[in-house]
Amino acid sequence: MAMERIDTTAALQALAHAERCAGRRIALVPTMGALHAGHVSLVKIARERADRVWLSIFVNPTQFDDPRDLAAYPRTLEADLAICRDAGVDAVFTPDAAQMYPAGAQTSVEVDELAAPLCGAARPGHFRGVATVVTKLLVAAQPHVAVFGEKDYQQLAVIRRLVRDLLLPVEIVGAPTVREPDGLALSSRNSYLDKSARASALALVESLRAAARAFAQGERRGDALTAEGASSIAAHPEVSVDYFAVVDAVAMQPVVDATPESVGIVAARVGKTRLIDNMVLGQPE
Ligand code: PAJ
Repeated sequence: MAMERIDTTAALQALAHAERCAGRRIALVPTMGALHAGHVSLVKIARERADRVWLSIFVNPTQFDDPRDLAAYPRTLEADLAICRDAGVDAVFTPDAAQMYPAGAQTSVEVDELAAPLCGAARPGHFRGVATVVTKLLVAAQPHVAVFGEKDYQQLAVIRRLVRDLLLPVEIVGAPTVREPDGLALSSRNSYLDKSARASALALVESLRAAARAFAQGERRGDALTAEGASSIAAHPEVSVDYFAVVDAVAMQPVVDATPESVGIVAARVGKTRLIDNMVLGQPE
């Protein structure tokens, strides 16, 4: 069956209705395009859980706190469509901004405490943009299940929360982070890195490994684990740290006493490129 390309919310909702009436389960994988093996891994997980796999590609303007970042974001639609075809995606949703934000739109979704620290503090308005567009995508596609990466750990926590709080009838599935052989987490933003920045970017995963190693050696104090990670990344003066923290997996608040479920989480700039990564302390990589 040929892959469908849909670019209006009305057409997507009509298709969702038809699939549901036929008794088929729909899985949605929301993305901003510039697809890589991390996105493809979400498609595979979606495939195991549904009869139809839909992937959305929308570079959502409201989640960019910096207009230059939005303008520079990689847009590789033809390559993305080929990747989707190869991965067995049934339909790709490619709306424009007017579809997702009808003229004069003034409604948004805001998650409070969970969206406040870490990336919420570093990027004002970012999670309001994410929460709003994900809610709209879920309403438009009406999936039974939606798959998101643990790579964006706080984003996943925010999405789980809004789905519960707004009573949305969808199951949220988290997927493990896909990494390069040397540990660098795959990211659409890695395409900005030249050779030397690519080498510097390893400082993020190394800081997480340092905290996980200290945890494995018996350290449980949150501040000591945080100091391990922070000093590891501080050894790279070319990397400018936004935050390094050890937080609990649900509330995203710093932990006093770490458990195997606690998460090391880091954001840093390598040159102009902002990268994020995280690691569950009890399950390094
Ligand atoms: P984007 O950055 O394109 O990521 C789309 C999905 O792919 C997210 O769920 C993200 O966590 C996941 N992902 C990214 N890198 C990954 C990796 N290395 N391994 C596994 N999964 C990975 O996240 C967004 O887009 C947007 O904020 C979005 C949710 C689509 C809302 O606009």
